[in-house]
Amino acid sequence: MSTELYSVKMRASQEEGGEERHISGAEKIVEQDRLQAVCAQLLERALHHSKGEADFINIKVERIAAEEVSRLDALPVTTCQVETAKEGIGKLKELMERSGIPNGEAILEQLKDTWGMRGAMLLNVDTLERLEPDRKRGVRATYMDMADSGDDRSQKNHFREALVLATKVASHKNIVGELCISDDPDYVTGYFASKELGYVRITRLKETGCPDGGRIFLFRGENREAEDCVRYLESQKMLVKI
Ligand code: WAQ
Ligand code: MG
Repeated sequence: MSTELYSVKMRASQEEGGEERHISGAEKIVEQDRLQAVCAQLLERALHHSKGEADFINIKVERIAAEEVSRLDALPVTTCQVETAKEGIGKLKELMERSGIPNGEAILEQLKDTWGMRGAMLLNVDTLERLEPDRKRGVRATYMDMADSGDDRSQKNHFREALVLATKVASHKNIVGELCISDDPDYVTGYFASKELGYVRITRLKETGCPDGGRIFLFRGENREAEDCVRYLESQKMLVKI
């Protein structure tokens, strides 16, 4: 592999009454020779998204040193087939219970507070305190991609991108799990992920056509440890082998 690596971040939003409404975002780590193609594909993705037309698109490119990049193997993947969203949400609760996370019901209640956020909620599972420095934006896991990817790496692939994110997030010592529902109206599969249970796909967590989605990173520890956790999520460069 060439040592010239670049982080590419994309985010797109709409202007709504002076407020920014999040449409889509993406994180990539690419070699120099793929940089142009990846930027073009992310621009395309930002322009043509099922959540609407973008008014504002930010593509940020930064060179990063290969030595700064850590590597992880992807979490093991299993699939939980459900018929209805209600059944799917029930599964999330069951998976939290199996992970020794109390307050499942209350945590699921908080999911709706994540709708429209650009990042994720960081929630202390024992005290139910929110630990994000900026609650409107949330915490974004960034600087990650899959390792050894093929040519189609910039086409949106919900599953692969989510598995990369979930693997990075789950590997922090204070993270005991993650809940995710896509905000794409037509993507109803979501997941629960943790070090212990791996990446558990749940085939339906909402109704088709529903634009609501969000993520909660489930934190356990002293609240003062959240700062380190956020730093890891936002800035540790990571390639994940799928
Ligand atoms: N860091 C933190 N939160 C994020 C990030 C990020 N990098 N990207 C998205 N989010 C939050 C944000 O609030 C979004 O609104 C929400 O998650 C959903 O993001 O195995 O597509 O990109 O097939 O819509 C799951 C795949 C796909 C399941 C999830 O999420 C499967 C998906 P989306
Ligand atoms: Mg989305």
